[in-house]
Amino acid sequence: MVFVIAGMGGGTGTGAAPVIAQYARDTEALVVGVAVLPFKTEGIKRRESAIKGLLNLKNSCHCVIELDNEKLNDVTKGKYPMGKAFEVMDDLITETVQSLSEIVTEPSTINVDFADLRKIVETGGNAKVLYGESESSEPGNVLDAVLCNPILSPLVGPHYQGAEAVLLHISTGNELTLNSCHEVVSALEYELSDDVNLIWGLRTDDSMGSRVKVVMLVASIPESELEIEDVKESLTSLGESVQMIN
Ligand SMILES: Nc1nc2c(ncn2[C@@H]2O[C@H](COP(=O)(O)OP(=O)(O)OP(=O)(O)O)[C@@H](O)[C@H]2O)c(=O)[nH]1
Ligand SMILES: [Mg+2]
Repeated sequence: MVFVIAGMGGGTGTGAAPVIAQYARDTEALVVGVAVLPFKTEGIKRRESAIKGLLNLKNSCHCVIELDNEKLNDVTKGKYPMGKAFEVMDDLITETVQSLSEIVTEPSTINVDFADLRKIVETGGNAKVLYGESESSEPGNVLDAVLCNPILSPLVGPHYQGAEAVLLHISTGNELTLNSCHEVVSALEYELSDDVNLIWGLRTDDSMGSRVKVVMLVASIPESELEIEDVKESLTSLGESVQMIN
């Protein structure tokens, strides 16, 4: 499995990421792209070039996780120094890659293996990884941790309406009851397409006590195409007034 991660809008990442992804694909690897769009204030040209790069990356990868530095404004309220704000996004990308790797490399009670991950990733299209860990095994708290995480949610967006493929993994100690587990899974399934291909895994680990960790890879999300249209529209509305940094 190969992750191709690039900040888009400059020369190297925008140009090289799709080529590297295609090369990896040609070797039969499973290829997940992670593309970070630049801030709007970095200039309309850079944003346009980033979107073109993103579309190229989508053609070269099995699926692409789209992230946008612009959304860091919501998380940091604009008050972090630039370097620290970038780190928030970088940590999220690290956590995303680690979470997916752990699902398939660490043994589970209901096991999820690389072939399962491949099935979901190969469904293709737009993807997102949602994750969260709650201190308690109460379903409301678990769902809050995944869907209302104060950093993850604004950056990734909590919605995945109509998604057609999902890998859902739950790690828990000895306190999550069967009913609570069903409640969490049903709530997370709510937005998915009726004929979703859902693969789920469960790891029980007594050392987790009451804690519950959920990792969800959602692929083939139709809505994200609309988000690109939104970006295009916002580019148009930015017009000439934006200072060109490029
Ligand atoms: N979150 C985050 N975004 C970054 C980071 N570095 C760059 N970016 C974003 O990614 C975009 C592209 O980064 P560049 O450093 O210009 O990309 P490059 O591929 O090195 O481009 P050239 O230097 O022109 O070859 C920037 O406009 C930023 O918005 C980083 O460390 N973290
Ligand atoms: Mg550079």
